[in-house]
Amino acid sequence: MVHTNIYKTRREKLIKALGRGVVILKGAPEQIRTNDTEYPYRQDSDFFYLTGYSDPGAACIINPNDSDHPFTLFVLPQDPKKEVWTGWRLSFDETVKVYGADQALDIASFETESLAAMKSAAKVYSNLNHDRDHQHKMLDLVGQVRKEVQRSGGGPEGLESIGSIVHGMRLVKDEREIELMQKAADISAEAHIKAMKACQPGMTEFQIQAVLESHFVYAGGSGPAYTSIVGAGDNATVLHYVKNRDTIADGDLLLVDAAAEFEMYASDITRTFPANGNFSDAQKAIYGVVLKAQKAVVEASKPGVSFQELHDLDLRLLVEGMLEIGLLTGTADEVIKNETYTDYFMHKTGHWLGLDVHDMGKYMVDGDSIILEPGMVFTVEPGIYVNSKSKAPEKYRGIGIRIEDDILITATGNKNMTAAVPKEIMEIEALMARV
Ligand SMILES: [Mn+2]
Repeated sequence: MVHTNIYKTRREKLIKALGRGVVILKGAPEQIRTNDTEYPYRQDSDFFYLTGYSDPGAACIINPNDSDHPFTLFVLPQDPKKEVWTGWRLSFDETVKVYGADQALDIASFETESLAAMKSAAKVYSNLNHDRDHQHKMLDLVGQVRKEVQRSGGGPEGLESIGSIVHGMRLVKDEREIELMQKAADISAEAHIKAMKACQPGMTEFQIQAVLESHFVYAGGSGPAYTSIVGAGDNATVLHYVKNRDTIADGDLLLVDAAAEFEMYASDITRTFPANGNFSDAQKAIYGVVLKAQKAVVEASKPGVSFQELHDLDLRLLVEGMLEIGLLTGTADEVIKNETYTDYFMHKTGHWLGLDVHDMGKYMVDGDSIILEPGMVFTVEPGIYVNSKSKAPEKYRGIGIRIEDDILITATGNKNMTAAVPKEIMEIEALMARV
């Protein structure tokens, strides 16, 4: 069932910000995987956010200047011969009803209708992310209209990314979005607990990946929200390790960064745990530093705090901890000033989360870091990565640790959406204990 009211509310909000602009959006194109077979289809996030439409071959026009049809959906027409292969398509009338559109038209008329809509618009907003063909098409059409209406003085002044309006809207999640994101987070949390329980030295990274991803699908998710990272030992120090082909050795730490997508919404969890169920002293030392920073940043996440302040706090605590355990030398101020910490901590503390795992939305506005508001969701994911080639004390080499939770800002503070997965050393060891 499509919750048409939610999408309608979003379009109304969008229209208020449009002025005399028109929104012309294309659904995501299908992508070939090999020869004539495609990757599983996933709708463009902005398009979905405003329409709720998730099938291929669609486009839409949101035009406040057209009082009869402010919202037109363009879809593939019914075609029994093709539908035998890909499934039944709704008729235009059914499309109008299911998606709350003012009219549904054949996708073949998208270009002509776009041209007509542009003529009365001061500006054209479109999705200008990845689909180059669509970008070029929009530029062509805007140019064409401007030529046609030159003498009457009308026509759009230019083409702008819909992101300039919609990405700001997407930053603050509504109730329904939070519900879906919590479901994605719950599925992912269950999968991480399963993976911890299943892990044994001698298993392969891909077998742990299979435990996680099978649960994502089993529990009703659409699959992983991003490519799963399952790295044992030194592989855990490679930030985007996705090969997942090695055997997990006794004494290794296993870093698992994997999470489900549920009804288009992402979650994002990382846990790091010992393959044999017990942390070594060196592993405990680094883990303790990351955990302390992670918990402090989660604790500090509340309305009124800036995203940058969270990163500064994270960095300060990681650096102090690394100095304490002898991973770095000097004073905290020197290390931060000279950026010598980047040998072991080289990414940001977190990112927005939503329809995209690295969700759209600005981090800075006019040179200032964004201030947290209720409804914003982001990850908190400090890490320390000491690869086997590093000059760190021998005992720390080959240890990579990241701990990541999904944080929702509430009116009074925050909710950790992924708190169900253990992260305390004793909790992890207890969960993994063989009885
Ligand atoms: Mn992340």
